[in-house]
Amino acid sequence: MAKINGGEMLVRSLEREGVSQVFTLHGGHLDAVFDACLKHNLRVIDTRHEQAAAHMADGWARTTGRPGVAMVTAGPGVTDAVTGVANAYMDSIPMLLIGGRSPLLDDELLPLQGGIDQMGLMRPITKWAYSVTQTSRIPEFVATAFRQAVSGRPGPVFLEIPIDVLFARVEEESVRFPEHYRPKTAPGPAREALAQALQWLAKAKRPAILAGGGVWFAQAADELTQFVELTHTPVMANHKARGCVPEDHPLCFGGFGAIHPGAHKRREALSADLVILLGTRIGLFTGGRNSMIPSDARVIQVDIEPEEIGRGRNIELGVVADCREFLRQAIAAIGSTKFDRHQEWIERLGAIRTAQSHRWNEALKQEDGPIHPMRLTREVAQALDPNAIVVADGGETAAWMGNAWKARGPGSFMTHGYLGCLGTGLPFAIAAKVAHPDRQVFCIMGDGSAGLNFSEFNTAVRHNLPITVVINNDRQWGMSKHGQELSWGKGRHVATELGMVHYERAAAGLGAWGELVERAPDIAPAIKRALGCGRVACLNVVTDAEVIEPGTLAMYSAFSGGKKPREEADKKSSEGTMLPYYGTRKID
Ligand SMILES: Cc1ncc(C[n+]2csc(CCOP(=O)(O)OP(=O)(O)O)c2C)c(N)n1
Ligand SMILES: [Mg+2]
Repeated sequence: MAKINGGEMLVRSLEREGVSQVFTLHGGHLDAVFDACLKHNLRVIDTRHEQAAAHMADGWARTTGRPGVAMVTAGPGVTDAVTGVANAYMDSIPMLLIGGRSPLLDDELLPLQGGIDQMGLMRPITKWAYSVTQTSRIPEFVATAFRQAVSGRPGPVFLEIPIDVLFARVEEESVRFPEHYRPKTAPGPAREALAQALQWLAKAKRPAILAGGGVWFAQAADELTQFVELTHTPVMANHKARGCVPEDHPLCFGGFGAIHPGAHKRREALSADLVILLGTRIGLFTGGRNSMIPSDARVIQVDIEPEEIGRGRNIELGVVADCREFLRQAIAAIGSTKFDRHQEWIERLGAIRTAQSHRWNEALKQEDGPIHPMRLTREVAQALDPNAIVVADGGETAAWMGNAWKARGPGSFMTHGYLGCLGTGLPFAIAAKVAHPDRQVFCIMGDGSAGLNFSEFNTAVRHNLPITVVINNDRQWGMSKHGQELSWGKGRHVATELGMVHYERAAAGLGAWGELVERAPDIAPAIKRALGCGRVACLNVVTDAEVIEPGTLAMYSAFSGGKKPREEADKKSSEGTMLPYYGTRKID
């Protein structure tokens, strides 16, 4: 009778889950899987660093709404992937990391790439982690891994498979592939909770919805758009949900930071009387000292994860439900009920947004002098197709791009999440191009961030994934250096200068098309050439190092109580030290 090995079983299990590609970097511990990939139609995207492979699985999920898969070799492959998994964990992104492991037979004998507790590394940053010890059960644990990754609040999962388990052969006929192992329906809201939510919404004068990843991963983008249209409720989205309601929709007011890119002022701007947290957790922007939610607003929180409800602030109404189910039932319950148009409230939010965008009018007309980063990001936004996918990586760079771009669909804007992890740009963009080969994929990176996974230019080139990349080159870790100078004074910066680097030449060395841009009027034609060249392209755009992004200013003035950060720093330095983001602490 025919025998198959664990690698073959793993690939068949992935295929059954609809996985079409794995992001990886080779290691002999995995060769049984790679060999099986040759026989099956599983695309192997091999990267230059396991961190990038993990970010790609994460990025795949962010742009498709479905779990991505990365596979890394034993030992350093797994340790390299830690940052990528942690990034997904912090943002509740469903992904599977498969990790090789040294042979079980050689435990405690210092085997090559062995001897470390891989499970111990992964457990705190995954929703579920398991080490397979029986070849015949590989399909069962792959099914469990996917169920864990996508059920309830999604998250990354880790499956460790030792080389002797993976290479062992079992009778093909004895292998069982699970068939039905997930519910086909999602949990809906309790009837009285839904009725209460709708009643409060009907009475609200200034309602707002803050949407999060729970909307996108429940595939509820269309339902959300329908719901806001029916109820005339303005909506803002965190990074994972941007584009669920198209950002050129009159009721969409962009990202959480968009209505005013200043923490303390955002609260004034968002003077809502009712806030619906829809699949978004309480945290950065929505909780703590700098929450954008006014303290006197009534808050309804809808989340699939009961533990999240009321964590960190008072919630007047908690609804445990899948966001799509909540919206579907809400839409059905509304029926023909008419909601107030909230005209004045919507106009007020619109006026704030218009005033904000006018702040950059001068930069947009600029002919000479150092390039303003807003000029760069606006030019990019204008040049791209409306359905392009935009990836933004970098401190201030990501914030500029996030403000300039309007995401027209879900999964079409990707940037940093709660981990604030620089270096995701190229991996996310590569994953997006694999997922959407027919759409433009654009990536902007700060020059600092560019260095972190720069060699992935080569991955994009080798796999013929023509992404367009701009490096916003201010020759420094801009957000860091600006923060230092705002805190301690002009010239007082350490470890934050990078100097001029010819990234366009380095990218060309890795096989990309590269160009240097130094003048504002040259930006648009260069972007056009880059988008049209049909190759992986890298524009190195030299920008003004002095301009401080409003978010940086807000961050530093938020911790100085809204006063001028520098003055406050002077005052506080005699008392103790200032810890940005955390307020002032005394040194004992
Ligand atoms: C992996 C990682 N390392 C360090 C940091 C701290 N950090 C936050 S913003 C920033 C500066 C980013 O510089 P750059 O990418 O050049 O973008 P810019 O702010 O200059 O636009 C740094 C170092 C981080 N968030 N992530
Ligand atoms: Mg920089």
